[in-house]
Amino acid sequence: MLSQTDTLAEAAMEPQGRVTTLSDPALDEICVNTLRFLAVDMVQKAKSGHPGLPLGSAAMAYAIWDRLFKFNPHDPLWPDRDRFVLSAGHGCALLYALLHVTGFDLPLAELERFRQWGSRTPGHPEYGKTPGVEATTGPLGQGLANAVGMAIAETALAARFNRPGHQIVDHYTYVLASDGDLEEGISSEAGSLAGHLRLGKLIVLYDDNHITIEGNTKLAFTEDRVARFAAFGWHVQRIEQGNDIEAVAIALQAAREERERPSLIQVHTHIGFGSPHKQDTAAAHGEPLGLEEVRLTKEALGWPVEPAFLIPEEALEHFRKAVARGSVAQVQWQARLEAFAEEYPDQAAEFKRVILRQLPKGWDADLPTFTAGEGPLATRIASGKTIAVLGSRLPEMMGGSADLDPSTHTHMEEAGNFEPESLAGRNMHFGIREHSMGAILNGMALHHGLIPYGGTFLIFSDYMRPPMRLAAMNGLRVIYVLTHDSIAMGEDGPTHQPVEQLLGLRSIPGMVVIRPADANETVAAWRIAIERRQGPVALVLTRQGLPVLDLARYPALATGVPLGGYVLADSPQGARPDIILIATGSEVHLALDARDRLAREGVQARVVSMPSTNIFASQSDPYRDTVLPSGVPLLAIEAGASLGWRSYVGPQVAVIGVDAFGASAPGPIVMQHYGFTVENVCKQAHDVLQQAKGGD
Ligand SMILES: Cc1ncc(C[n+]2csc(CCOP(=O)(O)OP(=O)(O)O)c2C)c(N)n1
Repeated sequence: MLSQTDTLAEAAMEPQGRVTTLSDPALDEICVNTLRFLAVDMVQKAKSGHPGLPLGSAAMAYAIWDRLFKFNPHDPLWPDRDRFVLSAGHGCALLYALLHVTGFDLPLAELERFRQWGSRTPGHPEYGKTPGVEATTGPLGQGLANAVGMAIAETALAARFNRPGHQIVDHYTYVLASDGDLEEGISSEAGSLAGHLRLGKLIVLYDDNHITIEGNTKLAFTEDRVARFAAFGWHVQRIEQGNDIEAVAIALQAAREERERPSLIQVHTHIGFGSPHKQDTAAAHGEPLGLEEVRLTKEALGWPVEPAFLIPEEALEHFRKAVARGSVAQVQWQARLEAFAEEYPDQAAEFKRVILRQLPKGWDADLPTFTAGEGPLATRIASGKTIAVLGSRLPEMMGGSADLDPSTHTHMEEAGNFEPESLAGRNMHFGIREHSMGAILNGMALHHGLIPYGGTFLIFSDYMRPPMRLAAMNGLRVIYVLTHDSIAMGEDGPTHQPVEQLLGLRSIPGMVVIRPADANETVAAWRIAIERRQGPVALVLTRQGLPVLDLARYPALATGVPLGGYVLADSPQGARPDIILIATGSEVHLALDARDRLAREGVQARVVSMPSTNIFASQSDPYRDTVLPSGVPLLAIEAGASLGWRSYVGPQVAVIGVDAFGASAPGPIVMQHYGFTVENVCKQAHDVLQQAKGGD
C-alpha cells in the first residue's frame, strides 16, 4: 500500500494530478462490492429505491472514479474538476456510496437515512443538496443533455482563456447513462449536437443492461445504439463484460485520447448483478431486493451478510486516497492559475470573475433607453438591441436559439458562432431541438463561467418545459427569450399561438416570468435576468410592434419593473380610483387607451403594469396594497389563459383573457375577435363596476 505521502509524491509527477492506481484485482473487487452493498443496504433500509443499477454498474463507476476522475472531495466545487453526471438518477444510491467512501461531506449516517425527510440523500440526486452532485437528475435523458452543456462550457471557456503553456480549463465530463436515457428523444437531440460540435471531452458510459421497468428492452428499444451514436459523429466502443474494470478503464483512456469526437462506451452489464433471483430481471430495477434476497446476493458475491453498511477498512483506505489525490490536483491547478495570472493578469482576473459569477463594473452602463419616437417597436426587437449591448459588456453571455434567431433576435453581433472551427464564438445554434436546448443551457449554467440563454417562440417552450422546470429546481441562472407571445402573433394560427403557456411557466416554483409592456420595460427585464443569480428568468416578448411609452409621461416605468407590478398611470384625477386595470405586455397599451376613454365616460381608472406576477407576489403586503388597494374593483387584461389571475391579485378580479385556442388571421383581427378592444375593455369595466355596486 502506498502511504498518503507516497501518493502525494507520485501524484505530483502526473501532469493532471491523476494517479494511475496500481491495479490490485482483489482490492478492486472489495471496493466494488462495498459500493454495491452500500447501495443495496440503503435501498433495503429505506424500503424503497433502485438496487439494480448500482449492482450492475458499480464496477464501471469505480473504473472512472478510481482510475481517471479528477475531483477533490474536500472542495467539490473547484473549477477545474472533472464533472460526473449520473443521468440515470434513479441509481443514486451508487452515487451517494461513491461520495461517502471517497470522502465528501456525506457521513455514513446520511446513507442510512436514504430517501428520508431532511436527509442529504434524496430519492434522486438534487443539485445543491448533496456535495458532489453536479446536477439534479431523474427525469431520464436530462442528465446526458446537461453533460453536453457542461462540455460546451468547458470547451468555450478553454478556448477563451487557455494560452500556449497555460491550460487553466482542462477537464472532462463523464456521464453514466441507462437504457431509459438513450430511449428518451432528448438523447438524440443532445447527442446529435454534441457530435456536430465535436465535444471530445465528453464521455458517456452507457449501462446496457437490457432491462427497463416493463421488462426487456426488446419490447420497445431494438436499434443499434452504438451505430446511432456513431452516426451522430461520436467515437464509440463496446465492452462485453461490464464488471471488467480494466477493460472499462482502457476504454475510458481511449475515449480521453480521442479529442475530436465525444465518446460513447456501451457497457454490457447485468441489472441486479449477483442477485440469484432478480439479476437480469425488471424486479431488480426499482424495489428493495428483500431481506432474504439481500442475504443471498451477499453470499453469492462473497460478502458478509452482517453488518449492513459494511465498509472494509482496506476499501475505505483505498477510496480515501481520493482526498490526497484531489488536493494535489487542485494545488497543481492553482499553481497553473498563478502562473497564468503572472503572464496574463487581466485574463486571470476575468477568469475568476466569470467563475465566481460576478458582474463586471459598469456592465449595464450602456443599456439603451428608448424614446417614444422610436416606436412602434416589438419587445423582441428591443430585446435584441439590449442583447447587443449586454453581449459586448458580458463576454460570459453565450446563447442562441432553436433555429429561430431571425425571429427571436437572440444573435450577438460580432460575438462569432460557437462551432468546431471557432470555439471562442458565443452564438449558439441549437438547431430545432428545444428540449435539449433547455437541458444544455442548464448544463452550461451548472458548469459556471457563462450566462446561458436560449430563444424560441413562447408556444415551443412546451417542448422545453422539462428542463425549464429543472432549471428552477436547480436554482440556475438561465435566461429564456420567448417571443411571439400571444394570439396577436397572428397568421400562423392556433398551433403557434400561446394561450396557457404564460400561466404554465408562472406556476413553476422559482421561475420568474417577465412580460414587458414596451422597449424600456424590456431593458429593465433583461437587467433583472442578468442580476438574478439563483434562478431562471423567462422573458416573454411580442412579435408585433408596440408603442414606446413616454418616460416623461409615465415616469414610474423607470423604476417599476423590478417591483413586478406598479402604478403606471393613476386615476386621471389622482383620487382613489373607481377601478384598476391590470395588464401585462402588449395589453398595457390597451389598458391605457381604455383608461382615457373611461375617464371621458366618468370612470376613474388606474392602470397597473404587471410585467411579472411572480416578482409582484414577492413584494411586501404594504407595497402590494398601495398598488392594489383593497376594495377597489380589479379588471385584468392579458392575452392568455385567465386562470391564475385570482391567485396573482386576489379572488375578486375579473379577467379579459383567452380561454380557447386562437385562430389564423392577422394579429389585430384575432385580438379584436377575442375581445381585446378598447370598447370591450370599457364595457367589461362598466360591468365590473355595476357588479361591485350590487347591480346586475
Ligand atoms: C422522463 C422519465 N420518464 C419516466 C421515468 C420513470 N422511470 C424511471 S427509471 C425508468 C426506466 C428504467 O430503465 P433503465 O433506464 O434501463 O434503468 P435500469 O432499469 O437499468 O435501472 C423509468 C421509465 C423517468 N424517471 N423519467
